[in-house]
Amino acid sequence: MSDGIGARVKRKEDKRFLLGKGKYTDDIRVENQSYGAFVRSPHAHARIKGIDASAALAMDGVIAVHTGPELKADGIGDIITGWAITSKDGEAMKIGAWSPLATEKVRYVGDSVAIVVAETQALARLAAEAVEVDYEELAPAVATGEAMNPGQPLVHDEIANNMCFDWEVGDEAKTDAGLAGAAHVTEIDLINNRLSPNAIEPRSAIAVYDDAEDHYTLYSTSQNPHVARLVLSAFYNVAPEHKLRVIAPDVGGGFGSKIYIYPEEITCLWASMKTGRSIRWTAERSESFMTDAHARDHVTTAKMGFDADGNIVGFKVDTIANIGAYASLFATATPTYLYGTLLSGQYAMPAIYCNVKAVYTNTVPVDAYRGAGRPEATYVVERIMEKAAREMNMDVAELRRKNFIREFPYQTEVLLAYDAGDFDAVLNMAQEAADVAGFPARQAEAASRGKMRGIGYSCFIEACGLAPSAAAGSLGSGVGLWESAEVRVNPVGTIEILTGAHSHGQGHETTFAQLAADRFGLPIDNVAIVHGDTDKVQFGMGTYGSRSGPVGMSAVMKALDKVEAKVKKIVAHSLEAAEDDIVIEGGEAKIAGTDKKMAWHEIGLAAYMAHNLPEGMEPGLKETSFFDPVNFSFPSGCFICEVEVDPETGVTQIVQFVAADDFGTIINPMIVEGQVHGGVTQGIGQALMEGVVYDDDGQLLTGSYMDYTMPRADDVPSYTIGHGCTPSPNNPLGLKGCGEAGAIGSPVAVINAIVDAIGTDVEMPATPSRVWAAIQSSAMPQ
Ligand code: MCN
Repeated sequence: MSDGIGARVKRKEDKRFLLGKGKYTDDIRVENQSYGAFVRSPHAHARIKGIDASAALAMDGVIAVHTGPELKADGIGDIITGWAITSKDGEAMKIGAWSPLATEKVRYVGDSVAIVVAETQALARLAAEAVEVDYEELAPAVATGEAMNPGQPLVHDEIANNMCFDWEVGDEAKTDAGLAGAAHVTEIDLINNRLSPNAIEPRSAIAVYDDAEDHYTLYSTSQNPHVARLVLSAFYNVAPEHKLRVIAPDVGGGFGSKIYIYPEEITCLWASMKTGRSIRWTAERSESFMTDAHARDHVTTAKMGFDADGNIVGFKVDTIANIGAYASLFATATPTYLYGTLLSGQYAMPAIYCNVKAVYTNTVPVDAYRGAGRPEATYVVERIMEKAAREMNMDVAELRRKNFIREFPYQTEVLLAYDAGDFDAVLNMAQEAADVAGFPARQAEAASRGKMRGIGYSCFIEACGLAPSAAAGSLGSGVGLWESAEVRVNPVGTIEILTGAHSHGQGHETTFAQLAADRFGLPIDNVAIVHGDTDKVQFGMGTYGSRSGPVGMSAVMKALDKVEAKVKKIVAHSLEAAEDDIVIEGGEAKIAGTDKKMAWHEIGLAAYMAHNLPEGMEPGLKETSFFDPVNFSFPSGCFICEVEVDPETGVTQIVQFVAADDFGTIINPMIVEGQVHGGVTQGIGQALMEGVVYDDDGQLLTGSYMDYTMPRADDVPSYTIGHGCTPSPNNPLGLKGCGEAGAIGSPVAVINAIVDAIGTDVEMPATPSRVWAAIQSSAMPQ
């Protein structure tokens, strides 16, 4: 079937996007509308001594100003984190209270203090400027590596050393013994730079309170509307779950930053009830830089030991992870279970130990962003592998190959058990595509032009399909992240698939439709996908952790199984045949080997015309399923990047980038390649130009695109993409997620290539000035 699994079907949803007819939150008009604006802290750390809203309230058209103490008095709860982490001494993690509107202290520049509600957006913003907040400034804790030092200001007065937790995974004694007996030990110090997520559509919310019904509706740029409703109801006491509808319409990118319930949604809903007005809020870009959860921000030291043959004998990693001012939803899981558990990479390592100290600082919360923990793990493993190879005079690819895992399932030393992979095949594919054999000639030619040419690898593995209930439970979360689906065949034979996954750029309206098209031999235009509305879709867990494919689509497959079984019964009954003789293909069901058949619309009609159904069968053709995988699925890949560095200017040009991945079964290669392109581009951004900078006072210096550089088309080459395939045994499609791989594997491939070119280490972002300085300092006589 041309629209089925494996077909390069063009994205159905793109017509409305390309015509500018997407319907985003800020496009939606509601009755009784007003506008919200937030009074935000200009200080990184300060005590709130008083708030005077009289000047704002006196402005014509200002409806209300509401503050933190009022919100608390109404019983609105503090914002929670979703993953409980236990420190290595057995102590529970330390959580600093996060009120949606600050009450006693502000803890980062942009922390929200009050909401102003007014008749127009301009007036709301003007009035927010007129609210006088009396602050007593306090010294801030800002630098990741220093936040826990004695004498540092305390972000939360009651949390000593700003330490949220001190977590470990692996076996320290065994690892130390491995390192002590090693023939060679490589050491490295690394910084994983802090990033800002930068979805094209800024965060936005419209809160509508209907006092006649005592009912709330929230339109929101959410990646997971059901989870938002659950949390808003169960933890924040905004509204009972059955009186709250959350709609996430078209969402213009999230990359993780729209998983969380931020202060703005909670406050707008509550203020809508207080004022009796619908409240609309959309972030300005400068607000996004200040308040969208940031990402990465690790300071790491690592040691890897090898025997005389180059086999890894021990790997020890110490990381300080900045989680910002408050522990956001995935903030505690990201630097632990999504990081430390991936440190075996693609390699058989007999001993691993990782210690992570998570620290609070007076900066915006740090949470998941495309890859979430796995790019950081890959960065450590793959930088130290290349450094070790150079120190031991080994080929960087051969050292990797020597240590590859080749038997699956493979139980790592850090909790995870990998499902399937063929790392040799993917490395070979990448090397061939990158013409590695021809590299020395290209390098010599570049040198003749005064350019330094280098090649860098990244062989990575990730855990995706967040998160099997069994794993989530044992890894510290009370919530299993299964997914649901409902498949409805209408009486005319068209199909609707209701999914708890949410598409905010990943093309679900196409790929999910391909599943039904494949199963029944229908065109995908006969299949509609319904998602993103808690009133329409049964409960769902949303989209993050590249889970919609392995988990969400598997739920659809289960529901399709049930529909297919019922269809066979109906057709067998109608055609007076045995169920086992019924075959479904090409949009019809027939008795095998005969020309007796029913067209798909006849089957739909038969299901609803109860007079001709098998005895005892309920009418209708609609099935619901829930899928909870037994394990994560583990996409892997090999990226090879080739760069040319201009030693005069330090400018790096990426001249070739090969991405060979193993995503198991692929539903739509074009969409998968688009996902890889996007992820690799974000990774190149991290490697070469992106980086959030706070000064010593906790002021955000990179608060606009003048200072925070995003990659543009002319910064990236035309990518070469390859697909290996070892199907995952953990879901019915054999599929592994592809949404994050590009961002996970690419930063380190770029940096390894630059290090190869210039012969010395350089940190991310490898800006021209950093690269130039690195070249200069390595050229200086020692
Ligand atoms: N797919 C496929 N074959 C596979 C795997 C996936 O055809 N073997 C298809 C899926 O059907 C889906 C797409 O590829 O249409 C991505 O699937 P998957 O890897 O399961 O990822 P999710 O749909 O769960 O999306 C989440 C993932 C994450 S975690 C981030 S972050 C991210 C990403 O996807 N954010 C994105 N890609 C993004 N793309 C856009 N445009 N915008 C974002 O915010």
